[in-house]
Amino acid sequence: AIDATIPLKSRALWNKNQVKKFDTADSFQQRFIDHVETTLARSLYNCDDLAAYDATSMAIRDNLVIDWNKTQQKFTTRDPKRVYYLSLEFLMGRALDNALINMKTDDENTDSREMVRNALDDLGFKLEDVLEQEPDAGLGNGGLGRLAACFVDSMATENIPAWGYGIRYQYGIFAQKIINGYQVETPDYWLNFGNAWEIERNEVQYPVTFYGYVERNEANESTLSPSQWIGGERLLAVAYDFPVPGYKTSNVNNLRLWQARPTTEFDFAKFNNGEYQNSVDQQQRAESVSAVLYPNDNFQQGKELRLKQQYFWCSASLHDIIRRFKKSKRPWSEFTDQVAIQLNDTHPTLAIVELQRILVDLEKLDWHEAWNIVTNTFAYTNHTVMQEALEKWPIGLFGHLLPRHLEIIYDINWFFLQDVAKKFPKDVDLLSRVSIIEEGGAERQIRMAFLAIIGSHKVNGVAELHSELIKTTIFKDFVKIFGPSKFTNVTNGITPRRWLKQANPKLDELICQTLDDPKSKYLLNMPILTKLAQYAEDPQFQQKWSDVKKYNKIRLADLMKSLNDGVDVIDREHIDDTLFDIQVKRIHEYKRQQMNIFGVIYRYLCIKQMAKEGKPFKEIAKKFPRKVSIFGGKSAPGYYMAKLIIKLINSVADVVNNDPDVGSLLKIFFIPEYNVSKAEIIIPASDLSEHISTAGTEASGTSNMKFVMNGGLIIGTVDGANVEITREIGEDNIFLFGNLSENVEDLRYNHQYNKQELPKSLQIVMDSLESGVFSTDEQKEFKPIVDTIKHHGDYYLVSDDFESYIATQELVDQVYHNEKSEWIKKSILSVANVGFFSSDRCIEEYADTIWNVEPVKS
Ligand code: T68
Repeated sequence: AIDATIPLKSRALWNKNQVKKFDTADSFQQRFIDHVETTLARSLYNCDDLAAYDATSMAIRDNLVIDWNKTQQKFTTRDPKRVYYLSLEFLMGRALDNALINMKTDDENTDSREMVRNALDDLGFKLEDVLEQEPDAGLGNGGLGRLAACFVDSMATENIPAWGYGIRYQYGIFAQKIINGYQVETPDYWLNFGNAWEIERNEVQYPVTFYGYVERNEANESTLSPSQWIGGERLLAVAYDFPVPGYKTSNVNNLRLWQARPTTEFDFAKFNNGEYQNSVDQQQRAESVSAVLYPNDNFQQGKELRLKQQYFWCSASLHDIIRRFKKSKRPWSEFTDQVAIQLNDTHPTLAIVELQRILVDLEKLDWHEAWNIVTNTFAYTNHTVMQEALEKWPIGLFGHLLPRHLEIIYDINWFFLQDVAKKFPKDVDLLSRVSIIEEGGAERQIRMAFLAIIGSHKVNGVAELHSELIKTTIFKDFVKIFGPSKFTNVTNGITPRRWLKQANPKLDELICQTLDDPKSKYLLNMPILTKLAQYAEDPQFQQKWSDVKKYNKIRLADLMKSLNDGVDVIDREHIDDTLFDIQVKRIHEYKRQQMNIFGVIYRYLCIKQMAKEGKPFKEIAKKFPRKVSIFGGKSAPGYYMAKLIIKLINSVADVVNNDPDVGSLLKIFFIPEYNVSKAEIIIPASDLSEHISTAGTEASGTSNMKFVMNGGLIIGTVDGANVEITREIGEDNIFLFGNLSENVEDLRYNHQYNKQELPKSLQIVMDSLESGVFSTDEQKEFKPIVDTIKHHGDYYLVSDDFESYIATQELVDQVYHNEKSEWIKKSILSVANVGFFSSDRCIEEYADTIWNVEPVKS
């Protein structure tokens, strides 16, 4: 990077010509037209919505960059302790609307969004149409990536000197098409029309090395670092910066994403051998390192390219962090006073090894001194207890790509096991249980979670139940070794700026009106929403509340219609008393979308039975009132069962939606391409949402919080953050069911039911699947789903939870249709008590208990 300060005599000129933020409609319009005519080289004769989007974004970005520069200069001057949030995924969604909400103008009284809306109107554009032009930044899979996005929003809002570090994937999470009921993946080339929100920093580049060998300095054993890594392949990491504006603050933080590029070095040996083409090809391959996001959620694949991505990103980020640290000329002993690094899952665990390597091999620190710095710098967040999701790397693959890092891991392990042996001389199995190296399989493997624990000073889970579970199951031995205080809980949160104000403007309006808070200041202090509780039974307020819900349901109905070739799925006349029952999240057997669709099938079969018995419509409708069952979510491309569940949902929809016996009593809709911007439409429209994972499998869940924040009720298991949601909003306001996590292990060996006698309700569902009610061409199409339950041990306990699920759904129908005012009261009380789940609270906990950093106010 560059250090080229302007000489004193020229500074007055610079200050005189300082760029100014726009803060009126007029000055925005000038910026807008400037960008249309110069940056885009267009004019009033060829400015379409896309150009208007680009020009608006660049005008807003100009404002953000001015504050961003000030923020970074302030941090450089004050040199506070900084936080670095390392995440392989940042599921940001769209930036423009969020920037309009968060951006601060000099005049406290301007609402930037309204100002820009009016300004665009004058220019001949509609804000809503302009916003629709933006592609989602889909650089993540699901909860983990979206959590990182909410965190950077809260860190900026809380004035915490924090940077996010990730990868600028050229292809984000694939786009999902549904063709004949099946998921088909297409590439998400999200940068196709450029990206107004990023700043390419060609001046910030670091070389990153792979392969090669380790040279041992045998002759001089006395040197502190007898080893040196001689790399093979080299490529460059180039920085792209994304400004992250805080809400009602001029603080703008930075999200730095790395892109891989070939070096300008050239392999002359190859050239001379006449292998010019070969040599260029090899360089081209450098770019593949940051090309694509791996599309698995809660599953580890073990591909070499994935490990390359991890090292590429960790190495570049660390060198960047160290360069910044070195600017202050402090001794290494002060590193941990200046730097906190949070590891979002084990994906960045190599950063631990890389820092140790830099300190020992390059900076020549003593091993133990270095290790002390390392362990006090890092903290690790675990997001799952599921075995198939825990990262392990085979020694062979790892040592080939990163030979020196493998040696360092062996050394870390050696020192660690020595300590353990000293402390627990009698526990003979302990060493092999906690060793970073797992033995016994076909090949030895590196257990990244163990390395992350050993290399960190704090380890946290993401909800209370989950944090307890990691202490008693997968990391039990480490609690014994390090003591319980190393393990802690920070319950997840979500940003209310995006998930309330942006997604649900009508609810925001009603809240502002009710709390007499015209500028939505409550978004910085969500616990204040408890003031809404006093209106929970007020009929007038209830009416306003349900008007908001109705508006949002119509908005979703419009979206579904447009995704359904213009055909309405929903009976608009009865939209008020049609229960919108929604499950949107990644498709996974542990999340049990299969149980949801079984419940829908059961309802359908019951309706059919009543119709067959000649029961009048009114009686059927009384037992099974109007409901639309909405699904959405992507399956990992290689996850056969998840894909089959998607197909089943669509096949059931086909049959049920076209059955005249059913009419509008029951509809099923699978929304293709579930992503952040669709979530913003879907979530505010829910009456009920499903969070029905097998107890003990969903670490936290965050969409549960989003639904509650938008006045939706939950049907859920006692799992993840559902536990704290129940505590906060009250058990009368949530529909819980199912077995508890402490019984799951036993039930797996010893189910309540066996394959001969499933619960009757589930049995008739299985029968309908086996007899081909939903599979016209291929009778056996859904056999694998039936078999999982009947013959393969029903690992996720669908049979054990099914009856209580159905019974609870009946209770839901009861309350929704016969006690409407009770329902609305529950909805109001949910929002009133959702304050705890703001990611601002969550970030404050990280700052106080893990990072030891303070906000820097201007
Ligand atoms: C999710 N994890 C948890 N993983 O499943 C969810 N995994 O309970 C929790 O609320 C959320 O994290 C935030 O804490 C994931 O989303 C992944 O996406 C993932 C990606 C790559 C590899 C493994």
